[in-house]
Amino acid sequence: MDAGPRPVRTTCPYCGVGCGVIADVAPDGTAAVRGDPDHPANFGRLCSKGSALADVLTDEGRLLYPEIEGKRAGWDRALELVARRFSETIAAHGPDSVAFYVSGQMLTEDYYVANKLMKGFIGSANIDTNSRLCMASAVAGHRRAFGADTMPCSYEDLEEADLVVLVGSNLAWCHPVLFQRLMAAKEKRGTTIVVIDPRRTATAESADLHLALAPGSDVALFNGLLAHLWASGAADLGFVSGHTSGLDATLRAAEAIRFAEIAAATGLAVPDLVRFYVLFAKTERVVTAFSMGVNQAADGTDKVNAIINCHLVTGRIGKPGAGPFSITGQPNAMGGREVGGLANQLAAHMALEEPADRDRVRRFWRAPRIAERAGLKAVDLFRAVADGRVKALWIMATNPVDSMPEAGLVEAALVQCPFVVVSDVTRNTDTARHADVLLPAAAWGEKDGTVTNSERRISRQRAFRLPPGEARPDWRIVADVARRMGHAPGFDYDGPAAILREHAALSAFENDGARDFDLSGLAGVDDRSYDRLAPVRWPVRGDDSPRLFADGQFYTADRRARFVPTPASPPAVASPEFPLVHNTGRARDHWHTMTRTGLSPRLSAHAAEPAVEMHADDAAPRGILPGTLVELRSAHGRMTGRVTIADGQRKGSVFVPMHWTDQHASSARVDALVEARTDPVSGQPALKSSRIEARAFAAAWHGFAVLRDRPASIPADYWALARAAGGWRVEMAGAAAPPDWTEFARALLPSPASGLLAYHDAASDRHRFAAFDGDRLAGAIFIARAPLAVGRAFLAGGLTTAHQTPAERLRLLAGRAGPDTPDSGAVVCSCFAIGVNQIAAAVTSGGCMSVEAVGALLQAGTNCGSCRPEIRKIIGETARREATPVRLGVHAVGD
Ligand SMILES: Nc1nc2c(c(=O)[nH]1)N[C@H]1C(S)=C(S)[C@@H](COP(=O)(O)OP(=O)(O)OC[C@H]3O[C@@H](n4cnc5c(=O)[nH]c(N)nc54)[C@H](O)[C@@H]3O)O[C@H]1N2
Ligand SMILES: Nc1nc2c(c(=O)[nH]1)N[C@H]1C(S)=C(S)[C@@H](COP(=O)(O)OP(=O)(O)OC[C@H]3O[C@@H](n4cnc5c(=O)[nH]c(N)nc54)[C@H](O)[C@@H]3O)O[C@H]1N2
Ligand code: SF4
Ligand SMILES: [Mo]
Repeated sequence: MDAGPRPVRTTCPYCGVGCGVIADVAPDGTAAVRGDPDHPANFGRLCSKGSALADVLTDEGRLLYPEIEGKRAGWDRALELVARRFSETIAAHGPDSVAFYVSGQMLTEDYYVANKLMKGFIGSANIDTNSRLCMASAVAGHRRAFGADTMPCSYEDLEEADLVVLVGSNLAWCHPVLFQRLMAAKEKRGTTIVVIDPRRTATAESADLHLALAPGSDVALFNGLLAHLWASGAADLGFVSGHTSGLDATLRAAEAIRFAEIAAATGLAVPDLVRFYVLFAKTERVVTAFSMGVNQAADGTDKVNAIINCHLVTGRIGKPGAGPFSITGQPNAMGGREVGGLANQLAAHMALEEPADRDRVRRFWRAPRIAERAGLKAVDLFRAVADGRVKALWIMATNPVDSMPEAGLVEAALVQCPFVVVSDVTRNTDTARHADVLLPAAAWGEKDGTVTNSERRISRQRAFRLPPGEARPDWRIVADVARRMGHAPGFDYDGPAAILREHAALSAFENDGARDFDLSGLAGVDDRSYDRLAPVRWPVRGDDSPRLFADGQFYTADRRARFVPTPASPPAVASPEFPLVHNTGRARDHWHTMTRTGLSPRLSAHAAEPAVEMHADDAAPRGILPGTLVELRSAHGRMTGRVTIADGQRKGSVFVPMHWTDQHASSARVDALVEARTDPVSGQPALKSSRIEARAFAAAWHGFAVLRDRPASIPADYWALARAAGGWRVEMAGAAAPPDWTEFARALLPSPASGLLAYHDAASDRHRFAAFDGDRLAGAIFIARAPLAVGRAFLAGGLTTAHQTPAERLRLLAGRAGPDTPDSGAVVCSCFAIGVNQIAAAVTSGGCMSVEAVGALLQAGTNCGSCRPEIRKIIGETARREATPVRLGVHAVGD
């Protein structure tokens, strides 16, 4: 028998690129992970997060058993209780008194069952999803323009375009493999890339033109473009007259703002504006890809339509290398839209507001009832929980106490809600702590199902390890509750294949071509072919999988696309109390609330602390120095993080990643500050434009520690914890020094067998402690008045090496490697753990002046490639610094 690894093909559970992954499962059950060379999304490539997937295949931190009020319970009791409390609440207060809040990280099969239970059997549409925070404006924009939520592009279109416009998308960090495909295409065909983002991101660093527009001025920019396209004769008059309606009114709205006003509104230099408009006008093959900088805005839907208008007027849609491309964030954001997981959608792209659609779905489901009107959208849903209208809430695969705006109110709503159920894979999350019932879900690698990526490609996720404890797949948990609520016939599935068959059959049911979403070709898949299902793009109609909109036919009643007038909203008025714009988003190596990436030492090394990126001109007048701590405050809440002075940060804006929670930091929940202002059409909250003020955190002391064991609590006003190999690294600071540093150290360090090594310098108030267990480091703590300049990578490495001699232990207490081995600095390349200082040294002493040369010397950037834009930036900055004695830029990654 061959005892070698068993390869299992599956799909990455992180971003919407939907890369194919092969898990090589060893006979002992452990798995290694590599890119699937045959998957059409990635052809073998993986980014830093995908490459580190094996790190998160751990039972650490998992929710293993159902719990009721914090105590372990059997599945039967837990499911019985959930079914009974939901049924009783519905009986007493009606179907709208209960709600589900679900997620684009559920598999299509999980999602389908949850939506069916709520809309068809409970009879309410009170099911909304975290996609409301993510894709809702794109959905609304598509429906206004096309009559359906149709995203017409594919990844090949990005490769076949001559101009790619990236609007509000940090593709290099958020969809890294797609970004690499784009960069490879640029090498080949010389694609011009324009990035429209207030920040100079890693993506913008690689662009031909970066338009650092004023936050929120996208509609003005694209209205101006529409007017220019019309005036310059770039319009496709045949397409406009044959396949669209509404151009006149839309043009009038667009032309209402003059060129000089556009320059003023966007803050862009006139030559840059002209260059963009002319480029767009003259290039036939244009893809405009957009993401959260567009969707997460109070005028997000208008932004989407302003972009689509420019593609409609030029007829650049439904053709190779052309179209508006909404890039989805979550692995199954698209699948969630297909099953109708949003509170204002029905299943299979049918419309909740259409009586015929409602009747059709009800008949197909043989449902006792069907939701008659749209349910509560996320922000309103939590408001209804807060004011008692919703009395029983089931949260699945999302962490709203961290990711919803006005997160403090969301948390308060959960505290007072009579019945909260949370299905999660992680035991300790900021949301789980408020659950009455916790249900352990099977995680990635433990369950079977499908996901749909940004280009509408359906791929299988396959199980290759057993769920730990008593965890079960989400679809099964929901179906079990549905059966106990008296709906056995509708939820009698024997596995995910049966659910997909039903989903596919519903998409085909009475579908005479009037509906875009059509999986009729999958309605007959048997269990075997489901197991083998190869990635496929929808529509799947047997042999015929046409390019959508190629025939100029849309899904409106008259089959014409609609131009939508998008009057530019007036610029936000600066408030004297909160003068700064709070831009929020993502870091390269973390995923959302870090429940999984936070388990990986190498992913945690890229950004080990909540960072606050500011422009020097905003920091200096506030007395905020580089590398110190800063407190941010809005009308809704506060947070504290480490400041990075970044020259790519727009003056007047502060950027904060969304990842840190109460599990990893003292006070860094970014959404505690974000206001719950929503787009009136889509209900999507404006998560990137709250108003805040910043001030220096007055720290009397700063500390850094590496610890083998996670401390139960950290006695510091500020702290941030990150995983390191063999333990944890901790940043700390306090407003006042504790009375006794040795006591402080003892509280953090495990009690070591061999006592505590200590060093005190009373004059400069520096204190250092190290504890060893034999030759193993149990922990080391460094305290100083100023932010610490110790070698963090060296110290973290100390947790996994032996320290046999007294000299070796003392060197550790010195906080630095010897002069012969300089500290590598903050990790840039997480695959090979190469730090910023090593790359800079490769430039200064190694003469490496290209990403390739750095790769040849250090390997950095040669595996997943996610760090290549940063390496390019470090080369540029180091070379400039070498050329002039003045320090020109401070690198964005703090160490
Ligand atoms: N590493 C990593 N990758 C991820 C995720 C993750 O957590 N980590 N999450 C996934 C998910 S769910 C999503 S939705 C995607 C998000 O992917 P992206 O949308 O690319 O990421 P964000 O960082 O949220 O925001 C994108 C950019 O919008 C810009 N922006 C802010 N305001 C404006 C504005 O008014 N106009 C314009 N034009 N731009 C603006 C911000 O400066 C930011 O650089 O990423 C996915 N991929
Ligand atoms: N300020 C600000 N806020 C934002 C954003 C922003 O850009 N700025 N972005 C928004 C966007 S686009 C998004 S998508 C959201 C994301 O925000 P969330 O959805 O809240 O973030 P995640 O950390 O992905 O939460 C997923 C949860 O599901 C659990 N989980 C993982 N796999 C499974 C599974 O198979 N089953 C079950 N039941 N649970 C599972 C994880 O442990 C985790 O607790 O945040 C939004 N919030
Ligand atoms: S780009 Fe990275 S995170 Fe996204 S699916 Fe591919 S490997 Fe996963
Ligand atoms: Mo998202």
